[in-house]
Amino acid sequence: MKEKTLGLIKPDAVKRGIIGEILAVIESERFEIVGLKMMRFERTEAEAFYAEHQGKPFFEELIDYMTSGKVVAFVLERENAITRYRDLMGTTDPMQAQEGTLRKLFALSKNENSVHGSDSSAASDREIALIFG
Ligand code: IDP
Ligand code: MG
Repeated sequence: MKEKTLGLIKPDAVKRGIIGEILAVIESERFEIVGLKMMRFERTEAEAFYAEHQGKPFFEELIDYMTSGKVVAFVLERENAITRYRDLMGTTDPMQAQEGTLRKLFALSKNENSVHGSDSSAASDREIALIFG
């Protein structure tokens, strides 16, 4: 069954001018982009988006980073889009990420790791509603 997932190009990547490069990899891997916008998170919006991480040691650093510049949000559609896009992104820490993954190719650090992808269908529904209404 076709599935939707929510992706973000995070501020480190927008600032470095690699939006096109990242979207080109995603399209070349045969994901269909069915929604796309540039936006900037307000602090309260970023805190809501990452509510599951509230209280963790990296939370403040994460919110500072995610509100430090614009992001590009997109919705991908494909069979098994959620897992497939997580696989294309690679691990949270780019030092651990496999060759060819977006984070191996583009990420700067475990925090500034260039891309986000929903990790479940509940998360995908919630994140698409938060960002695309
Ligand atoms: P994910 O983005 O791979 O799903 P999560 O564990 O959901 O990873 O963490 C959300 C985001 O928080 C990460 O993408 C990264 O930007 C940041 N983050 C996670 N763990 C750490 C950490 O240990 N140090 C710094 N930043 C972190
Ligand atoms: Mg996550």
